[in-house]
Amino acid sequence: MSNKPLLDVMHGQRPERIPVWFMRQAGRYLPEYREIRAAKGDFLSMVYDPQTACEITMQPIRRFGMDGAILFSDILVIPEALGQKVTFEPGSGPKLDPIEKPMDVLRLNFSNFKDTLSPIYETIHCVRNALKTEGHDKTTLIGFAGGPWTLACYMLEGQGGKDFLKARTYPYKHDESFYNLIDMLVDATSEYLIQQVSAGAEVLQIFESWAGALEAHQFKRWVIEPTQRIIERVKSVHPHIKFIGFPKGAGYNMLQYSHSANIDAIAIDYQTQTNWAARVFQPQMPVQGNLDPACLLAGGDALLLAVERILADLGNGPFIFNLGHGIDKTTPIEHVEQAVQMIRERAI
Ligand code: 1CP
Repeated sequence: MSNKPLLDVMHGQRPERIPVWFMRQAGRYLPEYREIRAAKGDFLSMVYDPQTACEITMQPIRRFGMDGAILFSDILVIPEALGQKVTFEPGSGPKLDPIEKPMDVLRLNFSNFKDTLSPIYETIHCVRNALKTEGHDKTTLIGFAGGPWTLACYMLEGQGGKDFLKARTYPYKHDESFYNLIDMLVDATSEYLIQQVSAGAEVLQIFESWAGALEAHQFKRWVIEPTQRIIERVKSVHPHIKFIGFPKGAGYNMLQYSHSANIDAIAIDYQTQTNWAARVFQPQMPVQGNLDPACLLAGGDALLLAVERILADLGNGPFIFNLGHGIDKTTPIEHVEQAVQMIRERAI
């Protein structure tokens, strides 16, 4: 036993209480985040400044005593470290110089990879230290990366989107080039996650946010197989590290993902039925999720009911309470406090 509820669940042990953290818990719904953001201006310069990124990672831990501290960074540091231009304009999300053709894939390279990402490893050192010195010794530090398919979506589209038609079309037209892109992302992500664990990350999460865009065969090829390879590579260096996979929107494909992607726990989106997840996944692995961020935003009786229902369905097996996607920036802080308190009061 580590005495850290989240880490204990990931290692198949019965924790002293149900662990809780929220995706995007460090972010714009917190006034202390908005203050730093206004002072620093640029999002990526906050990510690459270890003191600032450490401070932002700690903010929700200090406020709510979350069981998981998620590293403050972004999935798009990997495309940037491979030489693709990435910018974050306030209010409009990320923008990248999109990949249009196989030649553009060939231009990606590792020459600045290590230097670009090294401040992030320093942030991890800083957070482990802060957790200890500030007395949050039950909080687990979670490192993360985007899944290769999700990264490829942004790299090909140049921004977020709804149906990712450009990204979905590319592998049908340029199979070899797309394979090479994914292969490079597998190499980059494996190295990045290995260094995160060496720096002090205790659990890793893979955000496959656009898993839901893919047809089933493509899902196997571009989500399951690359994830398998990343996890195998990281575990060959750090055999004890545990992975949470979050194949958002994957629906029925979650079944194959849970069996074949080498993950240790599955994060479910808010569309997933909790009693089904309990029956299908919990006998094999811990489940994380899945409060609807809209319900957290709304608060009131709807929130109390939803938290109760999730705890009733999933709280008897290995479970980490979370949202079914990232917290919305207009969420009132009192709703987060109320939800965390309810989960804390639940006897195990
Ligand atoms: O202040 C701001 O304007 C920046 C907002 C912001 C924040 C706080 C972005 C831009 N990224 C982040 C941090 C972040 N992103 C974290 C760490 C903090 C935490 O979780 O508490 C993590 C884990 C991410 C991961 C991330 N970035 C994902 C996967 C999770 C998901 O939401 O599906 C994705 C898709 C991104 C891309 C991205 N970065 C930022 C935005 C607004 C987006 C989404 C753009 C889109 O909708 O397509």
